[in-house]
Amino acid sequence: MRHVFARKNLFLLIALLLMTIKTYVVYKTSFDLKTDNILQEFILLINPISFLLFIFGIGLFMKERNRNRYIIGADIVLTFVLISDMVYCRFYNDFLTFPVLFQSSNFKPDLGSSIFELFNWTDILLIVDIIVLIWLYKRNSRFKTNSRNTRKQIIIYYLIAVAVFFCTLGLAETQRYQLLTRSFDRELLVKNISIYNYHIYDGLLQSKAFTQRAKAESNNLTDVKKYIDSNYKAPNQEMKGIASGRNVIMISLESTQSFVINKKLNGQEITPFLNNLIDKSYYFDNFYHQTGQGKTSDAEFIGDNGLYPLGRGAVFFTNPNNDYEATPEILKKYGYHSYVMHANNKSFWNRDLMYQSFGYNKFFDENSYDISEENSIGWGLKDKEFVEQSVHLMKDLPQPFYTKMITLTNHFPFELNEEDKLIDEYNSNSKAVNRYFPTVRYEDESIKRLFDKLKSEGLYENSIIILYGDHYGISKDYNEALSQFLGKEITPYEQIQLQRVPFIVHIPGVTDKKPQKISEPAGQIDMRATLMNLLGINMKGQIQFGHDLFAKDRDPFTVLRDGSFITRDMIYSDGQCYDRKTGKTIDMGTCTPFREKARQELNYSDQIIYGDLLRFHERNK
Ligand code: GP9
Ligand code: MN
Repeated sequence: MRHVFARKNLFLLIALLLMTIKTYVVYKTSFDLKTDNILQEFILLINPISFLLFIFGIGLFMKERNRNRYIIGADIVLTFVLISDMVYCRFYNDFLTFPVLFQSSNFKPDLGSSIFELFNWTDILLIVDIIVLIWLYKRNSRFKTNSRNTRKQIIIYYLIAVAVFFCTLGLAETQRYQLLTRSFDRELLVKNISIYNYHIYDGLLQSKAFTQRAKAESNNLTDVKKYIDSNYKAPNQEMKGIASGRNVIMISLESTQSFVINKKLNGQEITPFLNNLIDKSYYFDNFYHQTGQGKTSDAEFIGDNGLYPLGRGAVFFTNPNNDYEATPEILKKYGYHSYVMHANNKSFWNRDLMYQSFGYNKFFDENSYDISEENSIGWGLKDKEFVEQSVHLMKDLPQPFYTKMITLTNHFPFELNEEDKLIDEYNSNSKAVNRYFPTVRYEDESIKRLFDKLKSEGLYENSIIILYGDHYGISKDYNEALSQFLGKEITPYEQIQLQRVPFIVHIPGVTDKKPQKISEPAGQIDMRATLMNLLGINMKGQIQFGHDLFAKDRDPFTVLRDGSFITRDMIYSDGQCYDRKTGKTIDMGTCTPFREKARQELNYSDQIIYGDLLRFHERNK
């Protein structure tokens, strides 16, 4: 039977083979997709097969002559998709997304005049297989019969297609854990699930966002606004504007948790520079990250909007086309230009698109940096190189600027060259935990270099420098090794305390004279309101959930993305209520009213994002 099936569907199989090869050739020649090992290369080769089986398989319901004509048609459409991606990629070094197609902003690809220049004569080769198919079809009467496939054959065919799909996905997951939920890099998706499935995936995300948006109405915003207004706390008036007009340098410290601050390993400080800086800054030692699956990008989202990220997926990926009132947009009214500096692929976390929505003037991505094998490790450019080259870029920016610098070296799996190891590794049964300490130490040294550079380039005095840890670096999986370092058991209460990340606000000439350590609970959501008050910007009426951390009558209430929360006296997590100071379990009744409030706050934030509610917001111009 198999034999009969193959003969009857020979045309389909030839088309499948040619299209698979063609896609692979485009991957290698036009998309320049690099792989690290032979398995990844194999995935690259086979990744389009399941999709092609599905698409060509639709023809199985037709008679052979129609089926083969349909296959030629499908081939032409898919080739068109490939060529569009190829041309777009040549210009933008990225893959097409639906948001890009629907975008009406000034970033819309200005391809018009240059589109023909983007074609190479070799592109003609992309239609060779179509010509071959047409020729085969025309010349051979055996491809024009009226034969049909039986139901059973079609069912078996589709079962095979499903099996191939899951096998490919399974293989891809071995290379990229949680590929579809966690790693939202377009390049990675294309590498693992194929360019075609990537478009489908992207289309699904888009249509989901589209229906949720369509259902939302302006009175949804009224409820949210009421909640925000009733929770508003007047910012601290004495501190208002103490950094007004200064450049803002916001530094995202990759995977940096508070437990390393002021701690020693084998008698050596892990973060000597930060420890010293803290004594000349405003330092918050009970400051929590509030990120979800979007990790670094979630922290950025919170910081720039004062909204919570989503409980599932990365908002950078799910809602890049929303109307936001992000920090760059607000600061623009005060004469600021806004930038992001991060030496990675611009499409990682969909940053390039999201930054446009936030109103950034420019994203200095990996293309703005000199990156070589020697100056890179792990995820890319080493932090020390990154800060040096960044200050170089900063020198030429119009002032005042708001620039966000995103560090990278202290990223799992915490790799470092021998010569960069300033302290020894830790000694536990977990290699990752052991390596974490030297990479944090290296990051600390890089920040020191950044400050030195800012000083020598004359950018230091007139700036406000803010540093925050983006999210945890050591996950629960490593609790055994970590508890060895901490010298205590990691209870569910301690697990929440481990979500603390450093938050440091340094204002030269101000905080060095009068530093402060603030121990009231706070979170990333408060960063924006705090910064804005220091810059003298009034945020009353703004849709955001954070508060000025210096506000006189602030009632600390920090909600983590999983619904856990921290108040002045208690911590709630996973159905348990704890005394914040002692960590002892206390009566649930104490936590109950706040549980509802935490749920409501997250829910309002989600509504804003899913319903794109800020488009209904009257801006205070
Ligand atoms: C990638 C970097 C790391 O560009 O920001 O992302 P993460 O994995 O930490 O979210
Ligand atoms: Mn990160």
